[in-house]
Amino acid sequence: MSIKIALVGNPNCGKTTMFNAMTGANQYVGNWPGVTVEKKEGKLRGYPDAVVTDLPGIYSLSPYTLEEVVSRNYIIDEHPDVVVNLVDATNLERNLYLTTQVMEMGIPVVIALNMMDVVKKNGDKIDAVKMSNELGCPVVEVSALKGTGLKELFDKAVEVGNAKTYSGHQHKFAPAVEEALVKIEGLLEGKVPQAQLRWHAVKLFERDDKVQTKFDAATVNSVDEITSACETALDDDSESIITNERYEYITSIIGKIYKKARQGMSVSD
Ligand code: BGO
Repeated sequence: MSIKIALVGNPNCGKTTMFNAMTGANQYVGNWPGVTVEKKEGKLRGYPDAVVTDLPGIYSLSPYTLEEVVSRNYIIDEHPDVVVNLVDATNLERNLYLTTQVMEMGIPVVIALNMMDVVKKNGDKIDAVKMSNELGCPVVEVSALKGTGLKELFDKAVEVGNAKTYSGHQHKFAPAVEEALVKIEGLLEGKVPQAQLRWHAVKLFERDDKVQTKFDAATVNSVDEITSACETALDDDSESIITNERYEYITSIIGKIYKKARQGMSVSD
């Protein structure tokens, strides 16, 4: 049975290098339907039944850029069997901002921690096992440039893609936000696939106008009332609430998994 793998990551995280390593000469280039954004696909090396789709490099899954909309629509509408999220390990904070969003989409995720050659050269340390436990998905250390960790990544992506099990997102927002999201999820029950409830609830809470068009006016109005009450309680707008909470969560994860090499020594050392 064939499996669909989506490759997702920030601009400049090494995605082109990784896509080439994954597919070799076995690539087809086209455009995403209706837009002039390049679409690349190819068969995964060693796995002729696995097709890798390279999604545009993005920082977020907001409705504000064509690349972000193309990427999120592909994941929500085409539901690949697994998302390989390529993360630049030298720039964890910015890269994990996208990861926290992808984790909510109801698709199994495998994180490929790229540029590990640079991290190691700098003497820094990332605890990939702890990172995997914190995020609730496999984390594979790789260097797309040097070709290390690739076999393990491909095997893991195929294993997770074949398993077709989604263990659910891990991250919980602050209690007031969770309360609002659970209420919104309740309103969406039966209107979107169960695994996608969370993502749609967060997007509607953020007043994402493209996602709002998928629902009837009564639902959008009810969501708006729930969102407004939460905004009043937390004295901030809903989009900022979500963004700030994501960064707090990311900071807490990085604090647990990342050890920077000591920079210089003091006289007392
Ligand atoms: C240049 N390790 C290291 N050290 N570098 C990597 C790795 C890795 O694991 N993976 C990718 N790179 P893209 P996007 C470059 O092009 O694949 C490097 O945007 C240079 N070019 O080689 O293009 C990769 O598709 C001159 O670097 O990323 C590339 O996501 C000097 O990261 C860059 C230095 O990779 C971006 C680097 C003329």
